[in-house]
Amino acid sequence: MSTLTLSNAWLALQDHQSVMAQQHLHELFTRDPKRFNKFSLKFNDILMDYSKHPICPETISLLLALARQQELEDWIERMFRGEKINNTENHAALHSALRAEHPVVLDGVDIMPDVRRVLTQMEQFSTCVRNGTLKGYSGHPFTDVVNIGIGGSDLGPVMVTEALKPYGSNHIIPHFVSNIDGTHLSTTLRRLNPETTLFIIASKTFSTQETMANARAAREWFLAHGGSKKDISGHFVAVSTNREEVEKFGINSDNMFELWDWVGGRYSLWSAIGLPIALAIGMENFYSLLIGAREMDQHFITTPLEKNLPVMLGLIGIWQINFFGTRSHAVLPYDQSLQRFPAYLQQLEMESNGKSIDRNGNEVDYSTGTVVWGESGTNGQHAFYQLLHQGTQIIPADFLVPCISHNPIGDHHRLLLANFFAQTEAMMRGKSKNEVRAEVEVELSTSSITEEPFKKLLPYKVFPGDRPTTSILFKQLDPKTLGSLIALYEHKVFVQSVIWNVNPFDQWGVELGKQLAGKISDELEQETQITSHDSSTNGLMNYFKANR
Ligand code: G6Q
Repeated sequence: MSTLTLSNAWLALQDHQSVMAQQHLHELFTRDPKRFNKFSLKFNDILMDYSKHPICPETISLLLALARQQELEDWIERMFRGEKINNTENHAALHSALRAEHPVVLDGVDIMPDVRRVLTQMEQFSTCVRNGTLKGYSGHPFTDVVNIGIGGSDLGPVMVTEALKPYGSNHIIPHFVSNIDGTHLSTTLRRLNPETTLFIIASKTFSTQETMANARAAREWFLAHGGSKKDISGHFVAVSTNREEVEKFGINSDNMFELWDWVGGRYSLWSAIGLPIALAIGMENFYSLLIGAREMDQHFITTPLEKNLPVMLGLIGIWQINFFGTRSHAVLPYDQSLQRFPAYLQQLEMESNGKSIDRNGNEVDYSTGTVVWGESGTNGQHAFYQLLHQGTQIIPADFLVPCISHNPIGDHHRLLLANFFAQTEAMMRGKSKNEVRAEVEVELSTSSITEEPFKKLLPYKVFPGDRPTTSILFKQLDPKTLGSLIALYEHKVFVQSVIWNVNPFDQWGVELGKQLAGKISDELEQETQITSHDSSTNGLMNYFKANR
């Protein structure tokens, strides 16, 4: 057994779970009309309600005791002051410096002048592209920006540009190519004119297989469609730490936006990796995004644990995963603009905390990261909510909801919000047998139909309820609020990593597949039969060879 699962705080929570598990959420609400006030928090325009979870004041005290036992406050300080808490890669995790205002010292040097230098470079570049002073090789202003990157060099910018479309200009259209599947690049380029297309090659290492293959193919397309070699430098820019490889590719240093090894890929949208965001929505809006995140950083550092949004969001997750045994977590934005938010969070949460070896090198004997998935409302309602309401698994869900829509047509937003309120209420309350029966009796008394068919359907119409949800409402999805929301989840992930004693900033689990793919790619070049793998892999590869 690990020290964590043997600790007093853990054991006390286990005992307490057996008490809380006996009580239906609806009962908790009936007994205490003040639950909402007790279990909701506000930060600027954001309201977080976690009262629809099986908690009481004692649960919160016990979860806070666990957080203190795991020295959460100390870890928060260590992260912000630039300690090398990414211990397996010997790096600091200083994404907060990308949105900071004050000096941040790393290895005795203030890194903020570098951060500001790159922000200024982004500002000058994006302003010139957006106002048309920087032009393509034929003298026309740029109309399209293609970001070529994958994982952390893709998901954040994709999500943010989609979320902040109302702030975008309609003369610069962002496109994203990530997959090594040629379809992604081909279908994107098919619609574009090389004379007015700008490419960003976004790769921290500038060696990622997918990105480099797509970057080379994009360069060939550019040359084959009218661009000349000397025009490459005006149409291709890079975001990277690897100056040498960037120059080898044909991009000159002036067109490189620097990154640093203290920024993790999935935490990098605040850096020059955010260049497509700045190009799409302008630097003023990009700065607002940073301000929103900075304000959440300040809140995270200075607010007592029990009033701290990322801390409470993280601890509620721990309560569900480790004590109620949930295995999956739904993210349900009732905002079409946030449709890519679940995919973004999937990487943030699953790559950060999908770990089974703790910081001391020991295998854990408790659950860590959970499966994160989701879809924007109300589409999800007509697809998978059946399982959320009446399935055999309990799946906690986060609802993210704006009070004001950017597209207020008809009564759409009222209907959307009505659905959100209804879903979280239904998941909490459910509908008992007696309630179904009472409804049936009313129907029977006002019609001539017989009772028999109703009786048969009765069990299907019962909803167990007691399904936990967290609701995060905000005034409107503007750049600042989005910045705060993203930072909220970044810090929630950190809180959970501290409780689980895992390093959320490495990702060794993505290496094995990459390593094997390298060898297999060579084998696929040959026409010979494959016999060097297990029978399944051999069989699959040989089928492919016979049918390609
Ligand atoms: C994120 C990961 C990973 C990374 C990609 C792209 O935290 O490190 O998703 O962002 O593998 O890496 P490059 O930016 O180096 O191409």
